[in-house]
Amino acid sequence: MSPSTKKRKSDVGGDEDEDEDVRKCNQFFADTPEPSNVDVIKHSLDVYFSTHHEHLRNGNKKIAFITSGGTSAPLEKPPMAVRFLDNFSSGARGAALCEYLSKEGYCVVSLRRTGSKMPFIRKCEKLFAKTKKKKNVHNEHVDFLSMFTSTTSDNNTTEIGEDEENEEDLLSKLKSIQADRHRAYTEHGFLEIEFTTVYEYLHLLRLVSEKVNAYANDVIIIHAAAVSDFYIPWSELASHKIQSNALETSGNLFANFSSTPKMLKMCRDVWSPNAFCVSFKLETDASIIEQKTLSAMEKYNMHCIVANELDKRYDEVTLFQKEEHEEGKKTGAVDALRLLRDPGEEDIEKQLVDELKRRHEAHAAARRKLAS
Ligand code: PAZ
Repeated sequence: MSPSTKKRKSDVGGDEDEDEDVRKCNQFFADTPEPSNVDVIKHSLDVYFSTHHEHLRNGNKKIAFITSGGTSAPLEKPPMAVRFLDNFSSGARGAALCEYLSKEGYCVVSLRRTGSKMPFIRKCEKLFAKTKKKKNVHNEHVDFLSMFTSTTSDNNTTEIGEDEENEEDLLSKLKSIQADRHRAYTEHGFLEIEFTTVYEYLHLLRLVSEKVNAYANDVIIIHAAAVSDFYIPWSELASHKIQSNALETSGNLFANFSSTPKMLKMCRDVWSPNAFCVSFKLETDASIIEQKTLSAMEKYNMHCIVANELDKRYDEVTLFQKEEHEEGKKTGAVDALRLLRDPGEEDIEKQLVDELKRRHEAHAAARRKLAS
């Protein structure tokens, strides 16, 4: 039994449902292999924390761990899988949060779906498309950034829009994106880790959550990834491509999906109990969003949940958080704050980061007061 498993058992006790959730989470990790590149990722994390842990420990630096993109739940066993149940998420929200938190001086660890929007690069896709429209525009910034844009998922759908900008403006914007990106990696500490499947995602979520908890005092974890609610347990996956002529029921495919173990509560209570934990709630039906968010708040014990509707997600979000007394005790009331994108702003994530940063600071100050 790993140390974290022991801790999990004793820390998340209480009612039977919770025990059952913990059992399912433990079962998942016992039954599911780690990502094939986990040693490389562990090494990157060790190097990252040996570089930054002093500042993170003595309070000079805060760290943000941000997940983004959708998980993929295969029907066949990776790496031989050819069919998948995918959760929608372009990764744009998470990428923007990484950028703004890095600009605020946070060390950032990004856990991102391979092929989804990349921090900094997301902004230059449109600009880059414009430079391609202009003949003979070639310089080091275009060439450097274009290496990344070719790997993002929806390049083809990037709207180019009116070609109002002149060549110099475009190049200077690209140059400034590249400078921001460089600063994030070299000055602030920026680490990118990628996942594709829900198996990889959950293993890496636990790994990074435990690491940030071990090495840093002021941690914010933002769960912006869209994680599949259903998956096929590893041991039940078909070993080879499912053959249509082998299906018993006249060619119809019936896949037996299980509920994905609920890991948010493990992350909050066990892996990273000191962190300020934020998750997102996505719905397409506006009439159920508040009730679903409040119920998630009870279930997962998040500090803050950001609710968003799919089609309005870049213009409007609502932050739900339990009110607290001065001494840190919850009053039971839930406070809701609606943020609307400022029409003059490119995106809503800057406003969101300002608000989350303020709340994280208040949380960290309350923890320090309690400890003193
Ligand atoms: O990745 P994106 O920018 O296309 O969309 C962001 C989002 C809607 C995936 C995110 O804001 C979110 O709600 N994530 C949690 C999804 C969920 O409830 O499963």
